[in-house]
Amino acid sequence: MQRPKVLNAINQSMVAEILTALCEFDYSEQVKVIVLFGAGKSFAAGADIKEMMGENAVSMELKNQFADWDRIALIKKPVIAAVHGFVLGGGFELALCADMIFAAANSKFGFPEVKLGVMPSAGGCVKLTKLIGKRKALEFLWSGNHLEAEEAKHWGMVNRIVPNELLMQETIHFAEKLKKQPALALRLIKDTVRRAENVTEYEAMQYERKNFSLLFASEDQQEGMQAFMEKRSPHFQGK
Ligand code: CO8
Repeated sequence: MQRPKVLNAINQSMVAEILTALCEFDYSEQVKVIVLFGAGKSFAAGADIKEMMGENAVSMELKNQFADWDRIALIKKPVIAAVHGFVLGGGFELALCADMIFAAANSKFGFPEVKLGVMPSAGGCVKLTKLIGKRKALEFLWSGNHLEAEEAKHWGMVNRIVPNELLMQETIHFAEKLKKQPALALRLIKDTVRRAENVTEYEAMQYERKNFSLLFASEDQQEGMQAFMEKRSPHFQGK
């Protein structure tokens, strides 16, 4: 994101641009892993309040802006959010759309919408409740307080905390490791984990088995097992 003067406040055209870029990366054979990052001092301080002030219930309904957010959730490649500084409101929701969150030690997380007389709307209440439970979610959402990176890690909101100056380096280092993994397996693991969040355990397990079987149609499965037998490193092609 590239609006550092307003701490990458997210306006509607930005959401559309982010979605276009994500879809392009998702289809590109050159791209294996996607990293979301905010230029300047912060990841993103939420939706653009100036823009939102001009909205009313009807205009919001007609714009159907959350359809873009639904589409973001369908990206199949691994997405990592590398966050720093303020990660607030819609910015936090965008980070929560990612599969993993790497946070600089100076990150501050929060849903300050309540202080504006509104509430999160791109999945914040729902995802937070699933993540940390009803009581803690309400405390956090009602207060609108910021959480320091350590506390966010304690509550399972982020994967790891890294020194500020190493944020990109550490994230890219991890992404490089993912790049070497078999892409189809990564994809179907993501697909299964996402499914497991939203359906019954039984249904999720049936789905898991189907995806497992499906991987036996891939060249990477043959290569992975062959390499094991030959006691060498596998060379995965993503096919
Ligand atoms: N929207 C618009 N402008 C912003 C935003 C924002 N969310 N956040 C910061 N800015 C602007 C400021 O207005 C300021 O601009 P200017 O220099 O022209 O006055 C500039 O960025 C720098 O900000 P500050 O001077 O305020 O910097 P501080 O370091 O003093 O404070 C804070 C940083 C604490 C982050 C403060 O800026 C702040 O509280 N920002 C608002 C945070 C907030 O309320 N976020 C939630 C917004 S609502 C939301 O996200 C709903 C999500 C809906 C779904 C998503 C749809 C896209």
